[in-house]
Amino acid sequence: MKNRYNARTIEKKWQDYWQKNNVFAHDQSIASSHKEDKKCYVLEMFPYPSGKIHMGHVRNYSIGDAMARFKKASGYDVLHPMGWDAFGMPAENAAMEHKTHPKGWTYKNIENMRAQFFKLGYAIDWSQEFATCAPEYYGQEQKLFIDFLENDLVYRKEGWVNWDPVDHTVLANEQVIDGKGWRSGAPVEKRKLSQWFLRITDFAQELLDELDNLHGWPERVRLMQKNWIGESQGAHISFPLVDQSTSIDVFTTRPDTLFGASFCALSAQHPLAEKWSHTNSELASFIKECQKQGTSEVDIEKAEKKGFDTGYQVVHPFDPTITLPVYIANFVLMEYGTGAIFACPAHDERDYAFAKKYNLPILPVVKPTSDENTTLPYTGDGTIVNSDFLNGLDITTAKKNAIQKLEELKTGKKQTTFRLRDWGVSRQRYWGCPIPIIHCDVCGAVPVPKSELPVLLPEDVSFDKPGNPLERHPTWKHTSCPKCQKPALRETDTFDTFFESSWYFLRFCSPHGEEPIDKTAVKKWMPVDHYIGGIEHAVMHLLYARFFTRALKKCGYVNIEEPFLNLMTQGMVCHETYQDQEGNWLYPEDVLWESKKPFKKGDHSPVHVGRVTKMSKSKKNVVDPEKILSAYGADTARLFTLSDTPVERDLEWSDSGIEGCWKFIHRLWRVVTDNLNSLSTLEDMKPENLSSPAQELRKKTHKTIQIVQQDFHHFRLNCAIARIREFANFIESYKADNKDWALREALETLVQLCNPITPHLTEELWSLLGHKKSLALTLWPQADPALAKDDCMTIAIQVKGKMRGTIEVPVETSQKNIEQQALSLDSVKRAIDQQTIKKVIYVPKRIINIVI
Ligand code: ANZ
Ligand code: ZN
Repeated sequence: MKNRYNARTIEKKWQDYWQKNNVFAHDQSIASSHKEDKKCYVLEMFPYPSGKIHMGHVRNYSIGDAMARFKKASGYDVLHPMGWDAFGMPAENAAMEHKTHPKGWTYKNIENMRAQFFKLGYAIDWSQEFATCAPEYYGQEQKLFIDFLENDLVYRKEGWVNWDPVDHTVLANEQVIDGKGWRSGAPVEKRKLSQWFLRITDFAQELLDELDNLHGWPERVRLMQKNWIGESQGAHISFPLVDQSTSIDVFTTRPDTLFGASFCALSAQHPLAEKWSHTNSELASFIKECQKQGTSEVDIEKAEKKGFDTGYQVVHPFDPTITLPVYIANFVLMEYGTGAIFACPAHDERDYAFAKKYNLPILPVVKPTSDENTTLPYTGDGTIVNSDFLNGLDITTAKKNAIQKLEELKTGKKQTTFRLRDWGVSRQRYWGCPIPIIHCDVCGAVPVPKSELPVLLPEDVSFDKPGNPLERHPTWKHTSCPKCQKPALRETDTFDTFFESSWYFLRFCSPHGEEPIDKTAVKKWMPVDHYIGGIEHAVMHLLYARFFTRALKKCGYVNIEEPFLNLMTQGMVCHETYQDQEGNWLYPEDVLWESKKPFKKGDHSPVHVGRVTKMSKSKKNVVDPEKILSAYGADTARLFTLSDTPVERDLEWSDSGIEGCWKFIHRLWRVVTDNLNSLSTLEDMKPENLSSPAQELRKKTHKTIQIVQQDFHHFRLNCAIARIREFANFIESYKADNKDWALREALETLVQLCNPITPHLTEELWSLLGHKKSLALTLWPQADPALAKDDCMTIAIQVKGKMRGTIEVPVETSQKNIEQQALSLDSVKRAIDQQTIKKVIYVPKRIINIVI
């Protein structure tokens, strides 16, 4: 057993070497012909320091690392940084549960996870690392907020907010999922609060339009963002209230149906509803009831339609003789459009259900194009009827004409509305970036002068009660007004933690810079060339980051709009689930397999094997990376998470898979070390004459370089690994000569091509092959086009679509020649028998099909 690969010692050796020699500092360009513009910024979405890494992290960072190493080896100056998205609720929850401090908890987790990442051998320049909870980071963020204020990108507004009664904080609309808090899962309530809002809606149109140009993004993500921004074209219409000086403004996408209007409806949070409730206790209690209902569109869709007749009437914009009743209705959202609608029950599902329930008129104004569909509500295409000057028009023209008339009458205008809301960023939490504002009775909300930043989080806080510890702190909030010096109160809210992740990729360009963002550094590195992360960030994080880049452009920090050139959304790591007789979940290591049957360790009771789902602690179907690292080493873990499955698909964890990768690592070790004595030396020149097997080996080598290069380039890491395995097989079946030059070339290539995936093993082999310079600092081999060229092709021969054999021919062979060769095959002759050939179809370089 002398020639065994010892992952434990060798991996440690190279990790220390890389670290000590600063191998991954980004200004260490390795190509002598290095060009200024050959930069590559590879970034994985930075982790939340939850305590320890999980397999999802291993996959995510192994994908990015393979790309970063590949690009570095291809002569690029690579920026591949790492940091920590370190603010957030879990730290506060831990503080409440375990009587620790969020800061201590967070930094301990960071230490732990950094050590784990280190053991995975990632090509990271650790001197560039930062945590967003450090004053050096959040202090810079406070500066940005003040820039936002100066550039009219932020405002303060009292409004209805989503309130999480468990986390005791406000949630953005994006953080309310099916009416529940995204973290706590508690049903969200409505509250009125003053909050800071970022003007993301100013950029709604641009954020939408530019999606079409994000060619490096998955279609799915672009579509999700498009739906999220939710553009609707229509009209804004004013309905004057009878005997009142005000009117009700509505947004509609169907001004063509105005003559079918039978009532107007306001949201329960509409200012008029609130105003009227002061003098109407029945209305007040109806509003209260509505506030308990979920806020998401799904909840509203599901909830029974309920309304309250206010007794008020509005005048129809086209015909002053028509008046419509005004209802408060639970299906009208305050957050969308104007918070009020006109309803046309004949052509809208919700309006129809409502009209049926409250016995309101249902007047059809669209005649269906075909007679088949006459049931109401009818939402399809057709011709306008019962509608005065719109009669006989198609819907599109009617919309246009109705808007024109509204504009003439000055009662309405064309309008585009977006579902996207301005982003409320105030949170009533401790473990976040303090909002740098001082509230003065005289001067109002005054920004903390930049020279006095950062506003530091106080550390002496208690978590014994729910709510915001900053609010309860005895002294922290008491300060003086920067303008008039009178006593004033500090803002005790902190930013939504999505604030930090909206600009960290810019900070990575100059992590220790004095200004939040260094323009020169950003100009060199941005945009991120490859951004890698989970699909769960398709909407919020990625949209906020796109918005921030635009906002920061307005502030003069950057001159790009789009931060991420290419986006890779990797699939999840999944595992079978196991349950015992009582239905308790079991960890994979608690399951014993005997003759392919699963039993529970301990009492040996049968185990039920369930679906393959995303690894999650709640179902216990997790494999701890730490265990894999100590049993097999980092290279095996990395290889496994990249093998077999395309990076964007879900990966199923299997013990046999990891075993297979471990074996392959050992095979690579042997194929190089067993041959060390048969190789030419590093200095030997290529011999004049190579044997024909040596020439074949060279061809295989160069073809592999070419294909693997393409695979890496397109993130087809599983394909690259398959080719590398095939290449290794080929080398194994090759008979080495004395002082074999071609074999040295092949083995060196093999080692180099594996390097982005299994970097420790390959560094060791590289040095055993006699190299003094680290492989991480060595350029990739170049494919010789003459050798990489395919000189033969394999043509499949079919008779009536059925495979009858194959032929190998030189690539330049003509179709006629191929046909002749095909027809002379015995198997083909037999299949044709005596029948006449109707035609021959040739798919160039692949198939010839003889039709009889
Ligand atoms: C009259 C009408 C007639 C409508 C008709 C539809 C069909 P999208 O496409 O999602 O933009 N609406 C407007 N604001 C609303 C709010 N705050 N809460 C609930 N519903 C609201 O939908 C726009 C349509 O949704 C608008 O067009 C309005 O109803 C309703 F035959 O106006 B419509
Ligand atoms: Zn003042």
